[in-house]
Amino acid sequence: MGTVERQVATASMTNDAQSQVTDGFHLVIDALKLNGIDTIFGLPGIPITDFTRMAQAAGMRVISFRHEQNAGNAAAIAQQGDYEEMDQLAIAKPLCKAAFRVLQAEDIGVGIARAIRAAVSGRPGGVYLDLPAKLFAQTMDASAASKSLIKVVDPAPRQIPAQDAVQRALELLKSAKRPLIVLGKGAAYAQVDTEIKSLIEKTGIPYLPMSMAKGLLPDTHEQSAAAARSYVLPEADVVMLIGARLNWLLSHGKGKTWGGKDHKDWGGQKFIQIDISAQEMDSNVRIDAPVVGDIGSCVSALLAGIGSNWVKPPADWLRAIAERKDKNVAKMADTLAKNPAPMNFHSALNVVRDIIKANPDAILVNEGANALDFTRSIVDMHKPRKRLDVGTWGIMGIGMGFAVAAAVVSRQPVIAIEGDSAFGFSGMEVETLCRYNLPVCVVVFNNNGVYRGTDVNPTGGPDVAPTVFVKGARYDKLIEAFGGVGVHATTPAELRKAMEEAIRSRKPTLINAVIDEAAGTESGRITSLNPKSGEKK
Ligand code: TZD
Repeated sequence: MGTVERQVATASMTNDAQSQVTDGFHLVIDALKLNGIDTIFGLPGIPITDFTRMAQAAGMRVISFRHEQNAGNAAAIAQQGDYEEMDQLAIAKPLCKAAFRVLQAEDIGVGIARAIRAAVSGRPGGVYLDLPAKLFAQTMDASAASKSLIKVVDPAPRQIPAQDAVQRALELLKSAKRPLIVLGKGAAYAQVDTEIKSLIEKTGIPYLPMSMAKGLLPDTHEQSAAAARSYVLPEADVVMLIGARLNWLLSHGKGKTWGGKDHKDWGGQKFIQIDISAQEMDSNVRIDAPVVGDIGSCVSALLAGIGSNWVKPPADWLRAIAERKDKNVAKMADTLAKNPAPMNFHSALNVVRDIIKANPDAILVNEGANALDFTRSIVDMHKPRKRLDVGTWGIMGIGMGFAVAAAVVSRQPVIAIEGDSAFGFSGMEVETLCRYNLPVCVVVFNNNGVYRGTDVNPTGGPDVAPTVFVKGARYDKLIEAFGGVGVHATTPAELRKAMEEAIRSRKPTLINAVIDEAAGTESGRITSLNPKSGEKK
């Protein structure tokens, strides 16, 4: 049906005195509700101010932010969203997994169904749905409208792996002398924790959790090789990746990290890769045994193939890993126990580590450079999907958006460990934390700047160095302006007391944790990615 015909049909329907009329506003709300979406993260304003009012009136949670970017970050972890005007479709297209525009009220149902399916099926990703202002005021016969809505059936369908691919993977795994499993965030997203645990424990293979797979098995699990990472990566002969990509976070599967001679040299490992996207295979090195399918189906198929008489990895491999682990853990324990003044990352994170251990259901949000890298390696996670961080792209500014959404959706306490620079990208949202009275404890690791606070302007001019902030800034005062709890902590004991109190009270809290301005390193753990000047004088 063409646009004109459709408008005529709608008009004639609305002329019927008996028929009820609805409009674009309500259709969008109904389509979202029909699909179980109960929370919107956004920012009201033309043309969606009334929409936000109506959505709230219709029983949805409408969480308003101070900046759309932060609403977007919130929606990113909850897979729900809402946006503004301009030709945003064109802007969003290259950045999103899919982008659609709905022009007619009767297409709202299709548009929302398509957006939901595109977002959650296959490899999940953000989807942009463009709803122009004029759509909201369009009217429609209420009964035709309700028939136009679609409840998505099986939005993320299973993708069963081929049996021969599973067989190939098992044979390769069986041949390994020094096998290793790497768990990525795909493994955590799949929500098949029992099957993954059973695969790890039945095979007895040591594993490494990537950042957001931490806690999928408790980080204290005896098969975790995280504390011996730099030993197992170059030494392993067969590596099975489960929902983990061989991207820069894993040095692209080659180079010195993997025992290669230089940064492009292959270390000689064979790879089994389990991923929902076939395109992921061979993206950086050869994948000897690709297994394409959803993680749940793939892991179940592997478990079935393993049977009951699987031979555990050679004892000398396990012993060598255990020795490295013990040594590194003991060394780290010494470092954590020190009590320098001012605090450094280690002495502050020793506290965070204990707090997370005592509150394993709390959600840990994390961004920064040193603040990110040290937290990832020091703070053990005990339950799946409790750690949210900057992820693959390392985008600063996710902090408060993630924290708001994590608190709203899970209703668990949230702890956000933030570098002072990272916090600045979304810091205004502390007002949002206070407005909704969310149980979020923000800890700003304040070392006076980006990475550290010690740079000086080499010209001797009046400006400070580009990486340096106002020294001794009191971020805790920010939240006090909105009625939240602000704490200035200069020792681990003060930090511990403030964090315990924040968890207990569930009040929005910001702790300004003073960290030695010389404690960080340039770019945290990825100093080597900085281009070096070739200038010679
Ligand atoms: N802008 C955005 C949106 N993302 C980025 N990753 C950067 C800039 C560059 N960047 C990093 O990669 S980490 C970081 C920036 C600005 C902040 C590091 O300082 P911090 O953390 O205070 O947050 P530490 O603990 O002092 O290192």
